[in-house]
Amino acid sequence: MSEFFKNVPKVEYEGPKSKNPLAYKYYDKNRVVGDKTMGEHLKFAMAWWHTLCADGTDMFGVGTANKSFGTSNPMNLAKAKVEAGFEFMDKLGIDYFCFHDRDMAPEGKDIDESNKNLEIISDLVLAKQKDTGKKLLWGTANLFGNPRYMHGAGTSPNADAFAYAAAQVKNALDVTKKLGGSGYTFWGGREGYETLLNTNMGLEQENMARFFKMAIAYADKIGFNEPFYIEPKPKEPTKHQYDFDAATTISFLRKYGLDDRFRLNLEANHATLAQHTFQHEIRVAREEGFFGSIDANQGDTLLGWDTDQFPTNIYDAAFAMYEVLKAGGFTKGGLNFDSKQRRPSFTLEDTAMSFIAGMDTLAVGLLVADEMIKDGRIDSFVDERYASWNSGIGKSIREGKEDFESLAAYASKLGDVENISGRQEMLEGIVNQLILDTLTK
Ligand code: XUL
Ligand code: CO
Repeated sequence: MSEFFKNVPKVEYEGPKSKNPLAYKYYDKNRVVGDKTMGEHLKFAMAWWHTLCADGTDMFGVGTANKSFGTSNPMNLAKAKVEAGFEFMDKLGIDYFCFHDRDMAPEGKDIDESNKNLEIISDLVLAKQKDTGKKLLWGTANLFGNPRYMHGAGTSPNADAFAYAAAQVKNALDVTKKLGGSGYTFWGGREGYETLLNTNMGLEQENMARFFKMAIAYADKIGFNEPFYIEPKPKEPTKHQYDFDAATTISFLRKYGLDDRFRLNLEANHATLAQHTFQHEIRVAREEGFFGSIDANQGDTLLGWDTDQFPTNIYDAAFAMYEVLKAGGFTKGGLNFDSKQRRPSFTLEDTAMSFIAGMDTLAVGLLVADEMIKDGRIDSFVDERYASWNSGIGKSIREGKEDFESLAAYASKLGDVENISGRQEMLEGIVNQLILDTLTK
């Protein structure tokens, strides 16, 4: 069996003093944080598409990285990627992966041949899983790459495209179940519009809901009882995507009665494209009971598109992990690295170094988030800030005992309202202190 990541040894935890680029400095899988190990908190997953397929191709140039794994025949390449993927997960100590149907096996001349290709490759994946214990976090179908989906899939004006997409998802669900996946993700790549001049928005959204209902019905039929995820993204490739952000998506799910079975898979770079922080998106999901899984990455504040960079921002990681801990941690979901190395970082060692940087960043994020909660100053500040709702008139409003007239009578006796400071800068200083404490401990 050939070794593909030849210059990547088994990556171990060496601690914060290590200068070895191929060692973890903060991610110590067995270290206990709170009630779980780091490995249990941070259920890292390898995205098949970026790790094994993305070669740096961009709008202005061809690939820079060699992801041919020694062959050009599409089926042989798919087989080589199975070997390469499991070698990579083993070397990095990553327990989960995620895949699209079309990045795991090549598209055939028709749907039957495509399904056959995926069956052959997923058999190999299953055998590898049995040998290694690696698990499928979630599966998905690529309903955006092929020209047949130029107008969308579930929201296409062309009912044949809807039917073809249904056939694809049906098969992707079968394969996800076969590989023991703990979820299934829908990312609405082209489920949106370029111009309202040619768009029946109402029908498109109804059809999207019909599509999801059929997916639930089929999952029930085959006994796939895992959560479905929607991955919000506001734009790119289309100008406007219906799953714009967490709040929009939750409202859609509730409107169509899909809220029992669906949770959200939130992606950092999609949050920033929607002009939200990633923390905001996770907060919305957890407040509404829709938190499910995460696509870990980060964007570039100066670029307006989905750069899918590996997460290296410690603040963002701390705030994201704070929300994850407050949501009770991951159950079925995890942290899928929907991230790719930059085009000039073109070697296979860079792939490993990128994961190491991302995993260390999220490990630091977890440690800081745990400190933020244990330290208690932020939580008690928030409690104190809302204290007026626990007694007196606030309590009475919450208990439904007041109305506009009684409140008007109360206000007329008040004189004026006395406020207390929001203390934002003090709180930001506390976070800095906790980050520095964590890093120097
Ligand atoms: C695209 C994106 C996808 C989904 C799965 O922006 O994030 O890779 O995660 O289709
Ligand atoms: Co994603």
